[in-house]
Amino acid sequence: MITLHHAPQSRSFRILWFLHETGLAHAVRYHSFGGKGLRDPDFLKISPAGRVPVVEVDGLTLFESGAILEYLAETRAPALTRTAHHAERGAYLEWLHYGETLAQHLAQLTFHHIVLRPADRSPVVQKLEALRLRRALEGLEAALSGDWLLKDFSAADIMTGASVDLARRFVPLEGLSRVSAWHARLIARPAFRAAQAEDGPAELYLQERYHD
Ligand SMILES: N[C@@H](CCC(=O)N[C@@H](CS)C(=O)NCC(=O)O)C(=O)O
Repeated sequence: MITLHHAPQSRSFRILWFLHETGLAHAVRYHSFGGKGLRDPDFLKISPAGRVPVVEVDGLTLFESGAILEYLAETRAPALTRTAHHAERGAYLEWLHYGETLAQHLAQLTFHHIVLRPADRSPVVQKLEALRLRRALEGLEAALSGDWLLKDFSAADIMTGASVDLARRFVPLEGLSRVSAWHARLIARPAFRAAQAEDGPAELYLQERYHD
């Protein structure tokens, strides 16, 4: 049994989605950004920065969503990874980790639209980070040529796709036709929908859009 420490609408959604793609038996331990749970000394023993996701598996506790996806795919879902010496190995690692290139802007945008008190929010940061996010999405647009990031669906689609699903709240996807079509394919997957149903009640992104 795999235990996922999860907070709704967070990077741990990537792991939840992967678990549904693979049908792996799992239990979800829900955490909230609101309370002090993520700073609890017991939680800090398994997550040094007090972040989600954390996964308990094979007698290990693993943090960092990218590392967790790599570990779970390599040990349990060979079709979703590209192992060493695979022709797509380099591209797989690049696009898997691109999810965090997007997520750094998403974190800033989340702070300056939602988390900070209105008086502390910066319109300059809002504008700059939306532009930087849009540039990163344009990079994705230029790279997409087929249905998925690689020839077939992989954990890279999950890692980066989950970030794009959040990015559309801050940046319109208009003009990014390949990203939009890829995003539509991702969210139509039964496993994506099943993960959404298990995500838990929204507590962070209460608006569909934070842009004009
Ligand atoms: N690079 C890490 C980032 C983890 C992270 O920052 N998670 C956020 C949720 S998306 C979190 O737990 N934030 C809680 C906090 O900052 O207190 C990963 O990909 O797992």
